Amino acid sequence: MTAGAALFISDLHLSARYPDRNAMFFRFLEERAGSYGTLWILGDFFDFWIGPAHVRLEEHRDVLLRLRRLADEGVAVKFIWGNRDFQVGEELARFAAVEVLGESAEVDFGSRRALLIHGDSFCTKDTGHRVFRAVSRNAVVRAVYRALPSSLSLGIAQRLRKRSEAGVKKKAPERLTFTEKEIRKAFARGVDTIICGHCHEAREETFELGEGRRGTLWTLGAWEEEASYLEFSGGEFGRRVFR
Ligand SMILES: [Mn+2]
Repeated sequence: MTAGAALFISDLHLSARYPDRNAMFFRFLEERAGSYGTLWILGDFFDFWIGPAHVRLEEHRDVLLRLRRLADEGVAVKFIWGNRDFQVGEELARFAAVEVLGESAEVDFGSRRALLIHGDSFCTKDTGHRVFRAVSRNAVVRAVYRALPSSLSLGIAQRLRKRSEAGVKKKAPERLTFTEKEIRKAFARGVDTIICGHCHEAREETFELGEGRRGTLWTLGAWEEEASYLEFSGGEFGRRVFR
């Protein structure tokens, strides 16, 4: 798959709790996204997503309608799971014309081959999350959870979020620190660029991969203090802030 100009965002944590962030995102779509071929959403876009039933709740209805409108305008919207919205499935394709790609994707951007991934799998020091990840991504557990009535899955999701928020306060550094070994393993898949979120900090890091090969890791910021994003245009990646 060869892509043209593209935008990358992650960790917006959209929720009924932060109406300002929704407004910012809608303005971003109107003023920025229209001239790009693809909008890549690299996870934790929703603060949480309970599964197919979430499209029937009021909470994200406006967001889904706006995403569909963007698709109608000719911008492809592609979605990689985060640790909070890995229950996103085909319902997003049906209601919002979003292509859901699951855990990760490898895509060519100009001369670069990029791995697009949320990034929580790089935090192997967070043992609690590793266990949760292994259990919750299990296909059987996933299918059972997705089949629950929405009142039940909503309750479970809210409890998990509370626990996760308490966890963040207690152990922020380990939770968001990437293990270098995991990053190098990802480069070894044959990519020279990794784009991910999860760490909530926008930065660019270079890795010497041996035999003259160099890899670039772009991490995306969360939309907490500012609406940061990455863009690919004119053959180059660059960090940007939307105001
Ligand atoms: Mn995350």
